[in-house]
Amino acid sequence: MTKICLTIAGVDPSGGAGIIADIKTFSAFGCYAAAAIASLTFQNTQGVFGVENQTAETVRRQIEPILADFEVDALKTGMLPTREIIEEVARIVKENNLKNFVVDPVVRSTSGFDLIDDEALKVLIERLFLLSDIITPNIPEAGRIARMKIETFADIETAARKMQALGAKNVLIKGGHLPILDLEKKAKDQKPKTEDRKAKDFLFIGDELHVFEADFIETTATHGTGCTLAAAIAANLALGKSLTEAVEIAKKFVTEAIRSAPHIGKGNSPINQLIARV
Ligand code: PXL
Repeated sequence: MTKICLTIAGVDPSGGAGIIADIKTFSAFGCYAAAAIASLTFQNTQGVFGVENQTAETVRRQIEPILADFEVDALKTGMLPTREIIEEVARIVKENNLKNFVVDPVVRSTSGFDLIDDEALKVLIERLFLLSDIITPNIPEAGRIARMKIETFADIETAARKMQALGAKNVLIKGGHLPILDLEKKAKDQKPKTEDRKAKDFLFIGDELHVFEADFIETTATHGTGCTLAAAIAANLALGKSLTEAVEIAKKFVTEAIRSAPHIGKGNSPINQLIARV
């Protein structure tokens, strides 16, 4: 049976991030994609120039007919810009007992535009973390959620434990923003050669830690990597993979999508979700 994945996120009309990245990713894994729009953004590869947010009501009115018709096998949330939308999404997840729920706590675009305010982020933490199967912050997001500076592996662990204390059972901290190779050694002053660098992601499942490593690709083609990773995890959970398997597959997928990025646009190029089958 075809697996159905639903994303509730923002639209990036230039196609690099948000719902369009999610749809391509779900499709690349052979899942059927459904999508509800939480915000219409105005952007290209160079920046985000504005947003037009949906209301709690229009988000619910998009989702209800989908849930009335389909068995949704996995849910991914991305940019949820307002407190009202987040509260409505939490109610919908609870009312429908939705499973395989991946929360990508989107805070800021690659180009530095704030996609959610502090009040909404607080509500996202309070309402969605408890319902999630996994949250997928990058380092800046983890720092903002845990209210700390993250520079070392010890900081990553502290931030993850804080996020678990805030209700998230399983936390994947994406290390791609970290400028150093070996966090444990804090080898900050010996910047490693690019070919020796690894992009490390850290998955905390209860007390367990799993570290995932991939080649670090020195590139500006990173637009949509976060959305793509979270959507790939959701697709693989829908397909029945375990959380660790889903993260491992998703990470390889993103690495290949970066490697085969089309290098279009004047800013951060989108990545390529459709050639990169792994
Ligand atoms: O990468 C975060 C992100 C998520 N969702 C939407 C976005 C962005 C970044 O630009 O536009 C819609």
